Amino acid sequence: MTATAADGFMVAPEFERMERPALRALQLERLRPLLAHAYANVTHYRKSFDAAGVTPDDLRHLEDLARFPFIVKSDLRDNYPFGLFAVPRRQVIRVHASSGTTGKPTVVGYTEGDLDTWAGLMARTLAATGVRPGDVVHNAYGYGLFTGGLGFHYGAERLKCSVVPMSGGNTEKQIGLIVDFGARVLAATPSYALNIAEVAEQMGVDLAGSELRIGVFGAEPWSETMRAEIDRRLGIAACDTYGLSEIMGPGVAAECEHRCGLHGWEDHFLFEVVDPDTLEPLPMGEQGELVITTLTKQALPMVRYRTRDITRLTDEPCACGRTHLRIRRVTGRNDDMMIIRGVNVYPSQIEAVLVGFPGVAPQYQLTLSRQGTLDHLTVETESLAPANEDDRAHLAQQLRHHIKSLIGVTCEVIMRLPGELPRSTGKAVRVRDVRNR
Ligand code: DLL
Repeated sequence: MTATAADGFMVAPEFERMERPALRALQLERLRPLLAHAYANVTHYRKSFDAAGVTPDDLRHLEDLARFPFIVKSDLRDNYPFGLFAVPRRQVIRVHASSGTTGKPTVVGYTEGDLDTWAGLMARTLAATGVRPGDVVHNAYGYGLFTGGLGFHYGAERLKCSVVPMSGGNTEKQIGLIVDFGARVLAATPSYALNIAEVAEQMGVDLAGSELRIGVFGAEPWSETMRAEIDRRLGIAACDTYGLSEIMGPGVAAECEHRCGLHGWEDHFLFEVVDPDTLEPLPMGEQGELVITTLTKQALPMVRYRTRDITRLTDEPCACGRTHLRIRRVTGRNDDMMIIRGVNVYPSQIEAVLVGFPGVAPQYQLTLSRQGTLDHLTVETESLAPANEDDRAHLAQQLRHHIKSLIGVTCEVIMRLPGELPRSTGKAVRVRDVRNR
């Protein structure tokens, strides 16, 4: 098959449509030197491989990777800032960092070659979602240590789009520029995209009638109901993209225009799903924790990085013709899971019930507190219209029943007035945990 700009395969068609046996062979061919590079140049890997009794030579088949130890976020922190770099510091021409909630940030680094790979994967990500050369890409991901802004920036330039490097915040100005510059693509977190939609409506600007067609969203969990809400209010097709700083940033996996799971770019990453308790690899299709190994990273090779993200893999064929397996929408992280009176629940499950509920705005915040020995969940949301206190209490009661019957979790619902909850300009903070206060 030939690659044409029309079908979105203009970046790396030979890899995106590779037959799976050839793709697996390529992975093995890349994994061997990657393990050798990590073992030879990073003290942490030398020690952890030695402790597990494996050397890079023990990898004969891809399945042998299961014998190698995992690496976790605290290993990055323990080696702060540059202890896991596998190349001399002078070859690291870019660093990014993610702040995390406790302690030191995790620092990640890129060689010139890594940046080139990343830009290519971001171009591929954008093309998969329907972005085309010449499109105006309004980039509202934060620029700076966060990988979102610069990741999308270089990818859009690589695809030969016109990038508007907005970053987050200053929402009214953003809306003016989206309209004036004729942006066809909005790159942002889904929560910020919703904020943009809301502010545009308040300003009387009809973004659904503008040139905007595609949303390239990610960096936080979001539900299908949120997707439908954003599609409708912005008049776009919102696509999900996934990634994390430790692996590369955005550009690890992306939905194609069929929007049925995110193709993981398997020529650069190897994906496993493991049982979070036993850490045993799970068969295709089962839900568990996503573990990623980088196949081509030079500065910061990651061998079996435990992402904490909960998802499933599928190798069912996709209508787009890409052969790379798909990651199902990431519902949440291990560490975001709340256990309310024995019921496991992720914030995105509450979101799925709340968004689109009649009379309720798609804004919410969850608070976890302790009542006696039990965990207590409070859902704060807003009424769509400025209703009086009795009406809001009634609405809250209805929503509470709905959450109980659909997810099985008992919670308190507080219905605030429109505009009372904080709005996101980047990653939304959905859960406040005050149990240890
Ligand atoms: O959020 C990279 C990124 C930027 C991805 C822009 C997509 C778009 P970190 O700040 O290191 O990197 O956060 C990574 O965010 O482990 C997930 O828990 C979460 N996450 C990222 N994308 C998604 C998504 C960037 N599409 C962490 N759905 C990851 C759900 C996501 N969660």
